[in-house]
Amino acid sequence: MKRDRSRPARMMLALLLSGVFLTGSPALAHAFPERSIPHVGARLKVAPRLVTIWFDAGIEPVFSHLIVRSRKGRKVSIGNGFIPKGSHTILETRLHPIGPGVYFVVWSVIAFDGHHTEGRWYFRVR
Ligand SMILES: [Cu+2]
Repeated sequence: MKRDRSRPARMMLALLLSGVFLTGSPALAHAFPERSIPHVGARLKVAPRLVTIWFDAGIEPVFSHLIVRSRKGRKVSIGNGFIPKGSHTILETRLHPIGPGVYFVVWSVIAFDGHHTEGRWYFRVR
């Protein structure tokens, strides 16, 4: 695997922005987000119809959730998120059509090692 020098800094920023909480003892195989579309804090001209998060470790389908809410708490995502067939590290959700505003992406996953991580971040539609 190629080493990217800026990766630790980016990961730390992502963790701070996502408000990741850990339960249990620290272990290397916890699943953390590596990137997402939209990205954390994105300002978008066009409303997305899909939110995708890539994790750095395998996640359990039954216990992994991804929900998007408006600032007022209205759920704008369809279902509770899904892991695309053939993937173990991608969590996705489709969105209802949304207008301008701030939207919160709330995720919670159980990694293959049984450890739980969760976080929350936002994007903005202009
Ligand atoms: Cu772990």
